Amino acid sequence: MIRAYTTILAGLALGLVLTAGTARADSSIRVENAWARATPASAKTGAIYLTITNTGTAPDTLESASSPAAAKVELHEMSMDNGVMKMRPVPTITIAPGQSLVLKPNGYHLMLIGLKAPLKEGETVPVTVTFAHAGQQQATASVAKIGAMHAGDSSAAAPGMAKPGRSSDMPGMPGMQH
Ligand SMILES: [Cu+2]
Repeated sequence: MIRAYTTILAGLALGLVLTAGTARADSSIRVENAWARATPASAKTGAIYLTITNTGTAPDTLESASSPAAAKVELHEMSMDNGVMKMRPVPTITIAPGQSLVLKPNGYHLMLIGLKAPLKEGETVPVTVTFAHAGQQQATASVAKIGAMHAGDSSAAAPGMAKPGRSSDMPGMPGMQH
């Protein structure tokens, strides 16, 4: 009886150690500057952008993402295909040690599929990104205006203000919002 008790306690202790191990965020991956674009009322898809920095000495790989705001989240990349900008799912995104990868419009993005509600400017969207080594990392994306090219781009911008990023809008991508 005492022996069984000891085994249970040992099991509990082991469980605690394992839980602590997975909960401790690996400090070699930093996820920052998460943001999203507001979506039109009827939109079923959206995009989240963020910056991933690998401060460690080994590569790490972004394997998946999820958000309560959408049924699923895919890793997407935009690239030129025969002069036309297209997006496609990618299985993983690897970040080399010492590198920062910026997910941004016309590049990599987290594609929200099956939006539960439109993303409204000024709101925030929680997102979880999962890495091969660093495990799960949480981020909160702030929602910028529809078509924003960078974080904090709001429709309340002063009149006559320059619109940064406008020149980087790609031609030949009607209907593409990511
Ligand atoms: Cu996409």
